[in-house]
Amino acid sequence: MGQIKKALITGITGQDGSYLAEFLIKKNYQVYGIVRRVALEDETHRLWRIKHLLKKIKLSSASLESYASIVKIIQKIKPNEVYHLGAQSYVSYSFEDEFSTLNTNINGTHYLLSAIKEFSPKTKFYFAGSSEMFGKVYKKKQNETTRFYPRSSYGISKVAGFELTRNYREAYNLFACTGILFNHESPRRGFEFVTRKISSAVAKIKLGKQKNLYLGNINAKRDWGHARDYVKAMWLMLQQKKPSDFVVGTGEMHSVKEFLNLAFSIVGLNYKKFIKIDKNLYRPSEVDTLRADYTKAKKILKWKPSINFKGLVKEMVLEDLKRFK
Ligand code: NAP
Ligand code: F7E
Repeated sequence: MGQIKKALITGITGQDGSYLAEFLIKKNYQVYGIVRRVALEDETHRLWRIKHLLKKIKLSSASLESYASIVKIIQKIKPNEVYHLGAQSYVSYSFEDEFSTLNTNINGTHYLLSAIKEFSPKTKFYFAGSSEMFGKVYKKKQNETTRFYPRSSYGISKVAGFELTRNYREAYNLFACTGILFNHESPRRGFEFVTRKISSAVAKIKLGKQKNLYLGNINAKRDWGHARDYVKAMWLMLQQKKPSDFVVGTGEMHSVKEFLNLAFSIVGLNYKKFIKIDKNLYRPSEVDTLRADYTKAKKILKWKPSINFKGLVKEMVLEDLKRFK
């Protein structure tokens, strides 16, 4: 039997981190996670997505804002694979605090790449890139060759992370990849994101615990997939012979309105009776449409999504109905 592989996940407490940890444990990895110090003091609230995994993973506190703390972890663990998912990931918030979004997202990525180069150059590195890098799109579908035009400091931070990752690959020969992932959701999605805001509101309205749902631009269109499918693509990228960047999405696009319509119809309600538009929830510069061309991932990674839009919305609404009962 070969040696057990070690994987280090930043952002392990988030939606993707929790699914990825589950996936890697099943593949027999020893999974390590970096969390903020406060998370270890308040497990119930901050570690809810990985509560069921705590006995199987090893958590260390470190800060994405401190090079020294990252170096210590990389030196100690010398992981075979690093999945860098930790980030300020909420686009709306990035308009309120550009400075912390840029600092955490760009420096965190830079510190990890630099620590790997100096202290563990054989470690393979995954960077969580985003379709927000495409932003204002000029092509109907976006792939690895599409020009970036980010519309928020979040998008800008991901373009910088992408360029750093590419440069470390080319200049220092690191096995470093970026997954350019389109929106992916699940019952573990944060409540501030539009899909979970809707699924939780549908459940609460059905159960008589909420009256209305306030939303911003419901004409925005996204390519929504399921997070469980997408973490598999991350892993596949690091199992290839050569490092490269990959677009991951479903190729299907739906509006927030369509999401609403389907989510409310699952519980037999008409969304029009409950929606109120709040102009304050509009973004200063919006990303109107996003749709993935994931031909490269299909061809090279042999990856394709297994859960479609209808299946995703249904799972999210049914899980929230159970949760809020
Ligand atoms: P998420 O649920 O918001 O999780 C973000 C993770 O980053 C959490 O573990 C969070 O820790 C950690 N984090 C945030 N700020 C931090 C800081 N200052 N220092 C240390 N850790 C910090 O995000 P996700 O949906 O799982 O996404 C994972 C990654 O993929 C992110 O980088 C995101 O930008 C990117 N991405 C997501 C999507 C998507 O549709 N989900 C699409 C493309 C790219 P706490 O629990 O302590 O807050
Ligand atoms: O917004 C519109 C909003 O916040 C989707 C992150 O995971 O995916 C995510 O970013 C759309 C936008 O996700 C509300 O204006 C309307 O057009 O769910 P969201 P996002 O901005 O697409 C990308 C790929 C990432 O990388 C990010 O980390 O929905 N919208 N009304 C609303 N959005 C929110 N949040 N709340 C509303 O009330």
